[in-house]
Amino acid sequence: MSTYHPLTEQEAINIARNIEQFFPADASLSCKEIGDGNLNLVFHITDSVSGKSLIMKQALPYAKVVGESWPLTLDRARIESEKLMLEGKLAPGLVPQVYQYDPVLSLTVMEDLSDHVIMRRGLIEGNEYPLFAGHISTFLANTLFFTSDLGMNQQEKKLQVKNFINPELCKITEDLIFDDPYTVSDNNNIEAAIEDAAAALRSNDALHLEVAILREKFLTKAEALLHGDLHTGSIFIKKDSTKVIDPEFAFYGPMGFDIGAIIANLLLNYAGQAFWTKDDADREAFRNELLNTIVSIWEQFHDKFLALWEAHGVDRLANEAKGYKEYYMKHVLQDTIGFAGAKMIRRIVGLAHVADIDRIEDAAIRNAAQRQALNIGTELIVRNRSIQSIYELIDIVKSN
Ligand code: SR1
Ligand code: MG
Repeated sequence: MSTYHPLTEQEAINIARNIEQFFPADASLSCKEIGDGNLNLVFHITDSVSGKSLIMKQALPYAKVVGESWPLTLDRARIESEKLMLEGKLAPGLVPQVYQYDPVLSLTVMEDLSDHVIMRRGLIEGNEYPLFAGHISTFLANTLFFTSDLGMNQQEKKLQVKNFINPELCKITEDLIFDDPYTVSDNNNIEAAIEDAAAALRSNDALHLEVAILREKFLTKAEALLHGDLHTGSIFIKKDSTKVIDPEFAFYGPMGFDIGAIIANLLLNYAGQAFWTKDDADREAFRNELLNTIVSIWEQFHDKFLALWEAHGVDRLANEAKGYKEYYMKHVLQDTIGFAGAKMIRRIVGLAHVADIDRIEDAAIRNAAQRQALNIGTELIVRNRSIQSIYELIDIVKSN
């Protein structure tokens, strides 16, 4: 039996050859390591004879983005494969199919989605995805409702909380999102030209209070099984298909953290789109489409979640108490807004940035986009607990 070690491309081919009934006996396999994320190896294996292909994702025992000095549990590969398989049942067609999981090698073998593109790249190139709001709202409503105390056996849910305990990956989020941006930290990555804006984050008492409250929710509110890192780099997309990937940060947390992650990353693209070479009318049309998508995601999520609650709610009092559903949905909205703000700010001053903004070559234009993202993020956080409607988010975006 082999022990854990990072695979070579040849070893990945040998494993692929032995996957039952996938490649034909006369397959001529080739392999390329294509991982461009922060944490893992990703092997793309293709058969030039049948045209069939698959992906193998292997966790490394450290954070690739930093190096071996930042050790990281391999258990995240188990969490990712189990979460992907659960998502496949709860939101069919919206995640890649898992063919096999090897716990020794921390290796997940799954469907190749090379006919899709990473959504962040698609948005940067100016593509529109009119079906996305419908797809992602279904993914969110189904995965969040059916893993919550509203939609599953509440004793079974406690066992799932235990199964998906993910302390090391949560610690990354606690540090990078809910601490570092608001203090002086070696983890931060701040352009000198916006140091004044970063300093303002460190001295804003009202902001710190709200971030502390959001952090507390992240630490304690085991509301539903989250994806945990639902940015546009965790989504493969094409016009008629959306596939959510990479749930290695999965854990039981507040629903708004997943919904807010999607919204934050659409808004980061919005800030980055401000400075295209496109003409003004095209640029504004694209930006308005991003805002319409955000409204549509929230409204469709809201309606789908309530429909699931109506049809499948398991908690008698939660089902029947007058005003409880309205109370619940309002708090999910407010959490969504607050977490969206926190996720925007971390991508400007924190460790890991986003290409939507960093790819802007002109420094003055890039810095203006960074400032806009920080301003929107700050206002979303400071106002989150008083928000009553998704349209208030739109007003905040347009006034910055
Ligand atoms: C050290 S990992 C940096 C970031 O990459 C992942 O995608 C998460 O967003 C994490 O915060
Ligand atoms: Mg990832």
